[in-house]
Amino acid sequence: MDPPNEHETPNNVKLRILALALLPLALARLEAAGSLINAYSRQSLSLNGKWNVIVDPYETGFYDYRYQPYDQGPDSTAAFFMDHRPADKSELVEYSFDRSPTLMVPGDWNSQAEKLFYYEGSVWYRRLFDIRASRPGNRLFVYFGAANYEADVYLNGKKLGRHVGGFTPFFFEITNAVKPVGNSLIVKVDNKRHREGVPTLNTDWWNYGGLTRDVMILEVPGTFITDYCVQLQKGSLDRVAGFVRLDGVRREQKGRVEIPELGTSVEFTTDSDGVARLDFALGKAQLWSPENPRLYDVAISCETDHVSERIGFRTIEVRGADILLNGRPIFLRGICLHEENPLRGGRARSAEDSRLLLGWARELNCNFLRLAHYPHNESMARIADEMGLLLWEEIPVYWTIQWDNPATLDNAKTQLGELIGRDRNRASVIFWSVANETPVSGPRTDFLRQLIGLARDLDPTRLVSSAMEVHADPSDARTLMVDDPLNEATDVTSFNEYIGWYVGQPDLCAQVKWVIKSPKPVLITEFGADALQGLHGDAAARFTEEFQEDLYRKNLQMLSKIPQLRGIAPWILVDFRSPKRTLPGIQDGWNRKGVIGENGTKKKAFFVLKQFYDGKTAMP
Ligand code: GCB
Repeated sequence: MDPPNEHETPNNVKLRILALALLPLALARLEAAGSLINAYSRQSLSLNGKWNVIVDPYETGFYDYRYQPYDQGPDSTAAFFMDHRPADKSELVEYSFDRSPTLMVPGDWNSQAEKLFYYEGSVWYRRLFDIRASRPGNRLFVYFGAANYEADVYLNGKKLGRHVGGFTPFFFEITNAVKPVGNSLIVKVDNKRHREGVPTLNTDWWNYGGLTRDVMILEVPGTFITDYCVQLQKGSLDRVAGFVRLDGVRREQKGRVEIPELGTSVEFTTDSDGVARLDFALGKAQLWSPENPRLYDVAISCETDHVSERIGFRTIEVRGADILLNGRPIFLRGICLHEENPLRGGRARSAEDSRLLLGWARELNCNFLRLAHYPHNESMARIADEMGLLLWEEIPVYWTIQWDNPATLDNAKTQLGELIGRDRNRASVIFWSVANETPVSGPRTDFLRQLIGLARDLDPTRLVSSAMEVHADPSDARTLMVDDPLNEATDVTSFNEYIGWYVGQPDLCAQVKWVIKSPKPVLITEFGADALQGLHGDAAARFTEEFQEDLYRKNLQMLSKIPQLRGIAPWILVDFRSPKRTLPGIQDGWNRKGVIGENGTKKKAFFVLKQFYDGKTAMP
């Protein structure tokens, strides 16, 4: 096995170890992805706020004039844009963080500075801070909610490492690298798109760059609870199965899981790897559901640490064509969502943003959201837990990924592992989705099967799927088939369809014949049409609200005839920015398929969908 590369984050290293070692035991696999779980409950110093920035399109701070990186090689751990090269050593001053402008963190740069609106490249961020651990022996970590897409992180002139992937958390230990006063944290964030990246070059969303989520310093005890899973065992309404993992020198400890409201208190003992397996009776709990999103305080303690959070308990399974929540069939009244606050502009970045977006979904009478097409911030799942909304979470394996490239697969696995590591205790999350609309081929199906396998290894309790495509029968354009071999590996038959928009007119819906041989539950993960909010006209006129409304009516009628239909998530709750959408006067850089416009006003289709969902709620 290769030694861990210094540029890898602890998360990456653990995932690589997982992939290479092919650990035989389910328990061992469960805990191997690693994470700094429940980071927000930790004692922390927020580094949110203004950071000084240097926009560096030629990466002058990273490469010398021979285009060699400064921070490669055995002795050089720093980049050029470092405070440890004080200006007074040279008369030439060509950069200065002190005199540079600032950007707010968390936040994308595109919506904060007009000249960065279309920018795809590197920006250096610097933040000065003082910190002292509150107890000797405690450990400090710098934690990033996400940085899109690559982040090179330096503290006091030393490189901490690099993280690749724009939507998942990462962290570095800084216990021995910080001083009480005058620390300089520098991050180069680069949002250039790459063919071999995840996502790749071509997406239908805005490539917001920057430190888009919270940054904080976390303080934990010398040996601390780094990861745990406290969830109902698959198929059981009263047994908890999971694990606790400690990190630090005192790995063998006695600990306890307590759920005071249930009178549950269970002891565990961690082994020499710091791992304890959990398997206990939950007690007389109310199960979590959209109608009753009951959460319980769960406290986990060991001799050196304790953490707590609110956790809901529910099961999710498939039986025949049914999706069973807590053993009972459920219809998923869904909608898709990008992580964007159109009212303010830019990436959604706060709990308030999550509440706004999820609140709109609730007004639509949804019980389900597809968080497209990448992991949204952690508050989304936490607030969905509170509000009783079920979630489909996805990684950005989108359209035409490099299926033959092992590094691309590793990248996708890392992002999936980091997402599952972050959200595996959220009752709201019922699906891990490994991809969206990927073209069928042998290498693609192998790639996605590996991701599905990883998701199942890391989390045997949730459903796993992908948004697939439909194809017309070559001999009859009105016969639509789902013939994707990936369907054998997924828990549901989930696919996108655009009848009436990209395929024919809405009237086609009445003539369509579906051939879905799979006995699994069918979930429509997208359908929709662009409409400019406030543009009215004939139902036959594209881009009017009336066209979109008509398309919704006809699609809903058509889809209702699929016997195995167990849920839909039309595309999409709110208009979102996309550089691909250029039609002047109509799109102007926005994908207009929202049932809510960029100004927050509901379009006519919103009410058609709500009526459909109201009818579903009335059903047993
Ligand atoms: C799709 C994609 C989604 C696009 C949407 C559209 O099939 O999955 O990302 O934004 O269609 O509007 O075309």
